[in-house]
Amino acid sequence: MNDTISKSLSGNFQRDGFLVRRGLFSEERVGALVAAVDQSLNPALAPVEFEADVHYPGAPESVLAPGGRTPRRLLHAYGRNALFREVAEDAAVVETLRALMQTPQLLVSQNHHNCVMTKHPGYSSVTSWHQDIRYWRFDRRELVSVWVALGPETVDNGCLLVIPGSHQLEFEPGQFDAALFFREDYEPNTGLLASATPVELQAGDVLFFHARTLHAAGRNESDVIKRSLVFTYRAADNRPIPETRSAVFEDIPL
Ligand SMILES: O=C(O)CCC(=O)C(=O)O
Repeated sequence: MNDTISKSLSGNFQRDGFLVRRGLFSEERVGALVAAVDQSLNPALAPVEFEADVHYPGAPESVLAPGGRTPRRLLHAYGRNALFREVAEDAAVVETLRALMQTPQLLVSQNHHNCVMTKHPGYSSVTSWHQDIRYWRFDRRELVSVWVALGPETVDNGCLLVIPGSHQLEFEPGQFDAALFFREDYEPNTGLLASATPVELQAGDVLFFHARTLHAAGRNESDVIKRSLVFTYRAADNRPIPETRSAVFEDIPL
């Protein structure tokens, strides 16, 4: 990537808190990744987070309820399959991250995201507005996640929605609820919520988003499973706080 492209991508990312790079993964590579995901789905290979575990709006009450065992996240993607690991370490992904994070020394986290997100027809739930950083503990709130679409992602099947520029805002405590979701019932939040932007993707497109960017997602109303591979990265000098859930597993240097 030349300097001009790198500066342009980084400028857009600094402004918006997210960036989409189209077609970073070929159809052939996506096909192999989809097959690998499906091998982990039938039967669902642990560790798995089920729809019932997330307790999001619309999720089944318990794993015993209809749809309760619908997989929502296949966890530990990095250690699960060499193909997923190759995505986490992919040259174009890492080159983009280096430009956006303005540092050559990056690590991929095994504690945050590091999963295949699946959204199944019939039993998917709504992810309310939040910043990923809310439960993460690092020296600085500067992390970036990479979201690789393994199929079309649209409003209809529950693509991510983002609030551009929200990664740069400081919020008052009252803007978040007890679980640190951004309150939709609070009048001072309505202006920002009105700027919600869907991030529609095609298979092989990659979304890069800042850990402070407010985002949400709807249910999958289509009749096809939505699959996405998601990893989180930090700069080497942005360390997890010891004894927090951000420091459980070692981060992997790239
Ligand atoms: O696909 C979704 O429902 C969004 C997931 C999400 O925002 C998250 O896990 O932080």
